[in-house]
Amino acid sequence: MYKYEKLLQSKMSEENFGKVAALKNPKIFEFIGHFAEHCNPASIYVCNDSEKDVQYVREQALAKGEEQQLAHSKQTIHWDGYGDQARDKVNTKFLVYKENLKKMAGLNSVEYEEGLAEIMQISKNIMAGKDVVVQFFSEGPTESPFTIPCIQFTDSWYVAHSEFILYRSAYNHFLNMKEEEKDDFFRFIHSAGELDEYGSTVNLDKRRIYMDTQNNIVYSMNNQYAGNSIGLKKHSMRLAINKSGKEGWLCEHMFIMAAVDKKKNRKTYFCGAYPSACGKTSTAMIPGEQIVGDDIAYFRNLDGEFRAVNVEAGMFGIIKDVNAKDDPVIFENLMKNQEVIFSNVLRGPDNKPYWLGMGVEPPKEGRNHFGEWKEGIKDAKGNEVGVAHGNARYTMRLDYLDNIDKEGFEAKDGVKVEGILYGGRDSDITVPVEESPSWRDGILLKAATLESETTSATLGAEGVRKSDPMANMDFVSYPLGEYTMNNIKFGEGVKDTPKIFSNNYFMRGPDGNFMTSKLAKKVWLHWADGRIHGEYSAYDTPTGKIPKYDDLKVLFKEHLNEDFSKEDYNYLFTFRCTKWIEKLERTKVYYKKMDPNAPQEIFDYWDAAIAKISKAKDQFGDLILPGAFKK
Ligand code: SPV
Ligand code: MN
Repeated sequence: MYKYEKLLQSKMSEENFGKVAALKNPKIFEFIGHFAEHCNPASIYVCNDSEKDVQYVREQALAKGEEQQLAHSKQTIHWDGYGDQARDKVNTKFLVYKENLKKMAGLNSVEYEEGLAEIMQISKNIMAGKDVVVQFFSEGPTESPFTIPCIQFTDSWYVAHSEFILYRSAYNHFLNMKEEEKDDFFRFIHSAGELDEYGSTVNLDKRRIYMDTQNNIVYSMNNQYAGNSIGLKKHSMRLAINKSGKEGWLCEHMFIMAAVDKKKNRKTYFCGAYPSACGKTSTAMIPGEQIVGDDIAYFRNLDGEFRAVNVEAGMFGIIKDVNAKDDPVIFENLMKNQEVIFSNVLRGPDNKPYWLGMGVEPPKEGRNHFGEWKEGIKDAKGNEVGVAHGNARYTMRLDYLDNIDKEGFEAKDGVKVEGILYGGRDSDITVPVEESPSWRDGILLKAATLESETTSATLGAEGVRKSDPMANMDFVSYPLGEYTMNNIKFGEGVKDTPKIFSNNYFMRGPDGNFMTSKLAKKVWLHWADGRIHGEYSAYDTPTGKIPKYDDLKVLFKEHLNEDFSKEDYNYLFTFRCTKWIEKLERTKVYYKKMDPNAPQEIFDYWDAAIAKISKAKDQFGDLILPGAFKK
């Protein structure tokens, strides 16, 4: 007899109890039982991998009013509360044992006992009267060297529905677990908390996301926005980063894609890290290329090879500016009658979804994240409410896309990565594409120095420039210096270390406008692809290697049928010494703040880079035209 057996029997149908019992895992009884007792739901539904259970979850999300059906019968819409439209960074904290608090000082932490007491108090009886659901998933492909099994326990059927779209079901994996693996899974407990008549969370002041990386469990209370609520997404990512740090692999905030060269009959795998809303998904979705994943990648050294898998099976993508011209592949998919959850967009009187930058005239009224909406309506603070939120999203299976690289997506051993891209949002410093001379240089100069202007994907002010090493700072769950060194070690430890490139799609010209069209990223990607295959020569800069005009001219014509001018080239690829030195100084300050114990060798490296740039400035001037710099 397992602990909590009686309690679970009283809250589950015989069939559902049978699903739990079949797993013969006391740790699962303990997890589900503990929260069944503490959060006190009325009933618990347990999902296995069957289509029947997926369908049940879909139906419940509609029946409970958490989603509404749209004109296309397979599409639904969901609204998070008006104050729950992005990740809550302030109330997302690590539960840290006393002895580790000092080490974790740069990360948002709370002392273990204190934090646990708070979250347990908040979650006491939080599910009273609600029907809840338990699901089993795998991060990464099932039965692979990458697999991390996970359990989600939630009272949100929208969350459960989203997870079925976004992750690989793995009840069978749990069923087949070896005895010694039976405690080795991630645990997620979530409650949307008390809801108002629209199904929105009421007690946002009690919104907390507390992560226990020591015991691989995340508590998420009083929220619905997927970045706050979905265990398998960013909560799991923080647990995985911590685990990977101990085990010698990496979990990165990256897409995985294949650059396709039809003429040469060649496919080259790239991964890319860009902070939220800096072009990550749209790079992974460049027309003519193939996508493996758009948000989270695990890297492992398998037999000396740098291999990557997509942790997820779907996309939770920003919908703003998805339109027929700029994002044709996704736009077409959102227009089809296939399963999509739209969140925080407008439902028009025609029962169709509308969003910002859709390229379609929206109706003047409807229902959105604010409530009943009319053009010009203002919120309590007097701010005009738009058609949809800037961080409104779509949730969709990845295999709907014609451009999915099925082979790479399904590969149990992942794909072999040959190039890594790091891209920020920066209007006046870095060039559109630059190759790093080595892996180590790439991590310290391209990855660690990433900066971006804040966007609507996080709460707080927009438009502020922020450091975001590896575009992973919202998720790094152990000291930054150690994490940076682990990145260096991992890449140096494989046979064919990938080349690292930086990207910047957001350079503005003297008139303040963006210098390149949104599709120019295709050109930068194919230049990088060519470099990997030894096809182009390059100019040196103090930080790496940049393309030559003649090569880009051909690439622009070939891929976009655009005439790329020498004038634009010179502006875009000018090396800006003072601005680069300032950027490195900001990076140093950021690292000191985030991790006062970060290894000195990192700072020494940046000081040497600054000295090199200063010398170049003395020799060639503050603004160095492409080709002018000589080592
Ligand atoms: C991101 O913001 O990086 C996302 C969406 O991918 S969220 O689920 O909010 O993390
Ligand atoms: Mn992300």
